[in-house]
Amino acid sequence: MITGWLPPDASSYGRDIDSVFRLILYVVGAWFILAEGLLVAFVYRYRRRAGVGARHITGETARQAAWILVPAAVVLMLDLAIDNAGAGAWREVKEEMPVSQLEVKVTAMQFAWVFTYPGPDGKFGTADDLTSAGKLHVPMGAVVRLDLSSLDVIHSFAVPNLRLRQDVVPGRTIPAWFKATRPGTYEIECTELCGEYHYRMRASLIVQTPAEYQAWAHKHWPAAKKSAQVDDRRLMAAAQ
Ligand SMILES: [Cu+2]
Repeated sequence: MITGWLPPDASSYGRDIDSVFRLILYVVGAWFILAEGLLVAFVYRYRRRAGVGARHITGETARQAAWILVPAAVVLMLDLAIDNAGAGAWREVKEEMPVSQLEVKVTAMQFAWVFTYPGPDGKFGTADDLTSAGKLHVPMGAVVRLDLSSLDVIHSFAVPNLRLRQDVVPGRTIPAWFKATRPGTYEIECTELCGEYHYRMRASLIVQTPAEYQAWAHKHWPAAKKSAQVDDRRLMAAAQ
């Protein structure tokens, strides 16, 4: 049911993130209904009535303390169960980075996202690097590695359709990765309040088929078609 409320999933690990999301929603939702239901029931049952005085309960007996301790223990156990269930997704997204077919440097600044591609030579800091603000083109099916850094304050790189979010911290370069599974244009946003024009810090992720991506790359890097063609085969293979 909740799946319909979320933006369409366009990444290889989106399903795993969604299952953790659903688990948390159902566990927390059930407790919410139980706790609020009990609150309403008790408010009604122990409402003010003529001739019935209030009682002062100190919570010192074991029976009284159990009202606090037992739910606290159950909540803690559920919390640990959620941690355990989500550990695989965490490992997949944040710890085990697969070999990438494309590397892009992402620079956050007030108030824009700037993407730097290594160009056909695959190396950063050379003349064929391509820098673009606001648009990140990637081929579908390829593992894309992002190296995130910030020029000023803390930002957060978020692509809801990929179920990817990573804080971007000045002074550090933080890696992230994704493999897009559906072509389309998706919103990239900053999810860390980073200044007065934070809301303008949007960009687009453009997921293209490998052929479309290559056409785009060739258009922007006409000088080095040859090495880009080697990449074609690698990307095509990765997309299968
Ligand atoms: Cu920001």
